[in-house]
Amino acid sequence: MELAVEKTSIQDKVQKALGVNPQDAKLSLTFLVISFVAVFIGGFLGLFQGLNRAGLLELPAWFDYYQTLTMHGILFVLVFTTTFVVAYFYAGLSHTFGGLLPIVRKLGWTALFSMVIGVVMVASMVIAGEATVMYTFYPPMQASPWFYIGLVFLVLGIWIAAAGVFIQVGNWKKQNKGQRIPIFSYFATGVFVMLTFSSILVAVEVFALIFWAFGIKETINVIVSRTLFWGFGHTLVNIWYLSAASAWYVAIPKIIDGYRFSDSLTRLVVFLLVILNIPGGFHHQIIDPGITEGWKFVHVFMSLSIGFPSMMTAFAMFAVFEKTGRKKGGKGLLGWFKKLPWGDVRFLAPFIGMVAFIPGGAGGIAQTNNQLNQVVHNSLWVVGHFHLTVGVTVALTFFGVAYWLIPYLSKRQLTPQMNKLGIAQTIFWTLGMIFMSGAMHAVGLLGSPRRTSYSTYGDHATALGWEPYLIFLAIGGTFLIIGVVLMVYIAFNLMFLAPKGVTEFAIGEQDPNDAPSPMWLERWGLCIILLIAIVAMGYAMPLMEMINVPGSPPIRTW
Ligand code: HEM
Ligand SMILES: [Cu+2]
Repeated sequence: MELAVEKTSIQDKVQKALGVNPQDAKLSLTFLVISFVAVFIGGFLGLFQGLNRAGLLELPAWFDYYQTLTMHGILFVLVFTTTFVVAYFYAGLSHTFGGLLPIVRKLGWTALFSMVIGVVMVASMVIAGEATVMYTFYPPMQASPWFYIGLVFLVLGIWIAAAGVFIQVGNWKKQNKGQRIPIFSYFATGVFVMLTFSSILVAVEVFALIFWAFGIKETINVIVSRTLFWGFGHTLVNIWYLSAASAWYVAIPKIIDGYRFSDSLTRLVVFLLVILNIPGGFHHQIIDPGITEGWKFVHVFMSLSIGFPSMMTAFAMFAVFEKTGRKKGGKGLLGWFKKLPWGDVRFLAPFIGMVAFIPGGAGGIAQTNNQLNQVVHNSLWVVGHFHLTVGVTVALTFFGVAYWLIPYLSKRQLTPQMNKLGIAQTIFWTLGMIFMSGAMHAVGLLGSPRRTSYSTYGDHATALGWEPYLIFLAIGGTFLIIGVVLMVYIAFNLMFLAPKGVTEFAIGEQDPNDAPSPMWLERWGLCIILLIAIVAMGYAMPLMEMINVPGSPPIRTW
């Protein structure tokens, strides 16, 4: 035990002296460039939509509200998050293992090219007006087959990137038999196992859609498609969550100068999330016909079971904050709270992200309730909900990571001025989301639909009652766009302009008093068997029930 600690600290020192492997840095930085370009374009599209909803901006016929919405969803939920996650985990694996294996680096670049081809195909079809189907591309709305083929390239990119992660971690395991894999790579493995298995479901859906879009198949099974989509979509949400949680458990203790929380609990949270996650998709389909109540209940139960590791996370994080604050001299019941580094954007941004998860998670639990879901379904409430969860919790955590990840990769430094600008960024983003998401929640309860361009419905009194809220929505969007511009400026400053220097990859140390984690948590084979068993339990029977439902011919709504 003693020896192991010493060995890693020598390895750490060597790595710090050498810094990041320049080839690995280039790969991760290229992913990050794509990620922040997506934030920039996606952010402006978001603003235009918000202004449209408030009746302040009419969008042109050649790129109307629905194209804008499709693009905004795709850029934020598919491009920004996925490229960020790959950049972050590849950089962390390179750091943890003293450089990526050459084959893994090659796979990383191949994944990047595949994703770029995919995004270009998808975006061109949306711009051409051949794929105004929203980021969920629900049939029977039918896009050009090239849109779906673009999606195949995106999924292929994900699988290639995942293969790289498995090879890198597997190689280490082979050389270090019987040892626990380092904590960062534990998260990476969990995230990419989830990505691999969930994207199989969406790949099956997309293949069926391609045959249908080419006219080889006349009809499509709508309910099966939606079910496969949400088997993926619901898991994607938790992939973002697990990626964000990896920064909370692993990086934040380093930034606030404390120790990581219990290694056993951390690994257990990852293990549980990976196993329990996938069969929760029906909570996005509570209103869908063709799924029996019992199965909806099973999925709602499964998705609530994810709440359990989330509560463990909340407990763990505040335990770390309190311990660290007290170590720094915080006295009394809450004195430790003041000792936290509030002026450090690398802490402040993810902290606000965590706090936003309290109302975000509570709203999510409300939505899983059948009766309450009827009230908010397809209303702007739902949009308010996921701008809190992914738009604040995940986005602010990723931004918080970017403040040290980018300078680590570019061998530069976060200057005090840039830190200040980062704090301003965080405040604009937070205020903007409070206004926008708050207004969306409220106006959704009053019945304002999501995914619907501006209309007063013939000056109907109910619709006129929405207007003041929609103005608040637009004000929030305006604050947010300032946040977008600041963030993109900071990201590119840290890539190309900030002063040269050494920035560490933030990995917190294990508390010396922490007991070693149980070895069964290292058994990824077992984890995957349990995952498959639970997925089969959640999906096999309901899919059998749905498979004979008559299909639908295509419909073009635009
Ligand atoms: C500049 C910041 C942002 C603004 C102003 C903004 C604004 C909006 C607005 C007004 C809508 C349309 C709601 C409707 O009419 O149905 C929307 C939808 C959406 N936004 Fe954002 N948003 C922002 C950031 C984000 C972020 C960071 C994410 C995720 C990471 C995100 C994900 C989505 C998604 C998935 C949709 C739904 C698309 C659909 O229904 O197909 N947005 N956003
Ligand atoms: Cu979900």
